[in-house]
Amino acid sequence: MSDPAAIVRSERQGAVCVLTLDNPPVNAMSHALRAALKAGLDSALADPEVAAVVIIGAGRSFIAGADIGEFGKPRAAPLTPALIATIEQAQKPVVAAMHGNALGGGLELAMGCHLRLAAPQTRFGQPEVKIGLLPGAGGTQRLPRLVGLDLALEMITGGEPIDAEKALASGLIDEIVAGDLRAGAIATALRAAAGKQLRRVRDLAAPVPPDPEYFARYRAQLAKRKRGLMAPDVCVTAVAATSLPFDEGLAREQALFAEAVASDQSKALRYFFFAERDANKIPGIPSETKPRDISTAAVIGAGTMGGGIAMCFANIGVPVILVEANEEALQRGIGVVRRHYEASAKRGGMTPADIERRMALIKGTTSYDALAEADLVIEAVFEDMALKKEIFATLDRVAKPDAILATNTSYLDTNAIAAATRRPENVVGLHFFSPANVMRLVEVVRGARTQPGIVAASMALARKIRKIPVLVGVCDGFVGNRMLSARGREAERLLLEGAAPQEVDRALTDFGFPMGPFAMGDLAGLDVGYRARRQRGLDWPIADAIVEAGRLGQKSGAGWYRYETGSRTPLPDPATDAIIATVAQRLGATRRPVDREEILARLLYPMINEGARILEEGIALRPGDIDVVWVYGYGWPSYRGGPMFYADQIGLAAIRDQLASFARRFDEKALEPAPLLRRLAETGGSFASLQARE
Ligand code: T1G
Repeated sequence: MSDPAAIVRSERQGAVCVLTLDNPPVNAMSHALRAALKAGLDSALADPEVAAVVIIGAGRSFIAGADIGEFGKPRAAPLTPALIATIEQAQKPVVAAMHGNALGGGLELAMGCHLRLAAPQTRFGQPEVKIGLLPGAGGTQRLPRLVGLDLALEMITGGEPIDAEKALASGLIDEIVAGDLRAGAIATALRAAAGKQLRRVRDLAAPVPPDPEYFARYRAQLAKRKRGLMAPDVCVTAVAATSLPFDEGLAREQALFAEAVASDQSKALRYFFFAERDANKIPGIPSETKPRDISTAAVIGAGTMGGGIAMCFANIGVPVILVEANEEALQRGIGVVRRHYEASAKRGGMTPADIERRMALIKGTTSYDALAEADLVIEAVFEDMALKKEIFATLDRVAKPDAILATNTSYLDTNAIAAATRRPENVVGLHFFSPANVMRLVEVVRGARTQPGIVAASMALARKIRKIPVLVGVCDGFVGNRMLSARGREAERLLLEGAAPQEVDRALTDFGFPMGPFAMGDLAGLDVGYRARRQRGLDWPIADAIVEAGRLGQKSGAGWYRYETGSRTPLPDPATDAIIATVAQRLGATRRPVDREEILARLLYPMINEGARILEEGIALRPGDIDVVWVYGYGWPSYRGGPMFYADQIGLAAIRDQLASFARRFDEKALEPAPLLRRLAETGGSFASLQARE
């Protein structure tokens, strides 16, 4: 237990006691902090010389909420509601002085205070829903009383913070202190002490819904926007309890909170909260390594990927040189980028001035000479090894000595590409996902010779363009596509055995994926996968037959599904069933109904098995990294944690046994349980045990 006096410093400023919270890095309300704050409050409120109390945070935050790491463990008193009760029973004013982040239990504590002051840049939020919870210290009862139902519901069901201006305008806070926050709070506390009435939020009138259907309507909208997530609806139930007397509403919230903490969804989302942060930590590269500055970027190839990547830099104000083989292709690429921005402006996402500002940052050229000034060059041409080697040999000649040379290949050997230069230590893979200006994941591919500084710079750069970087090693398909390929192989086999494309897709969308493999193939274009399989000598007889029948997906009006003109809605197509039946007959496959559970196991377990091999080979540093790749790159539902977390929920022994039976049934070596999976299953271990936090 850390020193209470250090974690909460109590200082007297005249008749005001200032309690400073100091639990770096974000003043999470750990048990130690709660206990020390309670002690500080009790002594200040009992001290006759103290007329008022100020609670303020040290470091970069007021309070970022409850300590998420403590959930799932026995809860030790005092809990936050007890701290708030102490404040609400006080006869002296208690003032919250906020800066940085005032989130979750931190904002709830502040709403338990008599007055709330904040520095101009402060952000206020109830992000509990993002970890499958709801405010559990009175936020669902006090926030609506302060800001009304609409804003309270938006903040609690969405989890996004609001800024100080909006907080002041909505009544959440009483004052913005532009100068010295501590001094401002002390002055306000003294004024309040001189005042008659202490204002408690719990005593404010509860807002009345505009009509009896208000909450039902809100739930219906949420159900569409938050498909599969349970917490948003539970949040509405809690806020609706504001129709009860305050303490009954509070008890309702507490009961719902206790249920939510124990839910599988919250366990998965809490796991994912830390997995996402762990993915930033690269052993051997100090987290405070100062990233090199990228003042000019360059992208080679103005196709779908190249254009999207260039937008990522223009979006954050970094000039980017866009290189194409000829003027016509260049203008076509730049035209696509402008249309993306115009579409976003139509949706109100930016102004015409924004469009022009970003377009002005994208300089098109057909000459490599312009690359001499670039700090970073990203090659994004189509997947052809010879072409990529040629480009890197040219870059080796024209790029400045310390430039980062990156390839966006999604599966080719990054080491072979690096070997085309005399500076492989400066070569790295930056694998973006389509559409690159939207998808948040970037697989940062560390080659055998890539130097640590380039790895650190690439991770930091990806965060700078608002991406989620995950470090991976070099292998065919890196982490994401390698596991996707294992799933795709099984999807093909399931069709042979009797499942229909829509049944396979339905099993995954019911599981929580936005789309199944066949609808996704039709969206991406089936010829892309066909070419990649040809290059790797892979035979997927049904998938190949579909393409050879001229069915390329949405772009040709038919693929696995058929599409009405102008529609993207996948419609089952008897023509596809006929192709599948013909291939199955040719291969002598016995067809039978395949139920949803089997489809799910057949698709997900081989992926998990490939994940275990990826960990064994060190291609991924931690199971959590694999989960971050799948949630941000492939639509794995975050409320299921990711494939490796999910495996632990199912139980590794069960997965081992199922895989072993699949391997026997299909005589398929790739389905043999990976040694790591076997070992963990035999020792009762879990992938989570490999994720130990520093
Ligand atoms: N608990 C434990 N650790 C936390 C934490 C928290 N609430 N917030 C941050 N950390 C750690 C994080 O793991 C990382 O550690 C370091 O702090 C820096 O974080 C009763 C039930 C505040 C906006 O959901 O959104 O209150 O990895 O890298 O980008 O109703 O952290 O370095 O070892 O994210 O500057 C509600 C969660 C809790 C807020 C800062 N609160 N935190 O972002 O830094 S539930 C939240 C954030 C609750 C009550 C309920 C962000 C941030 P490490 P970081 P950042």
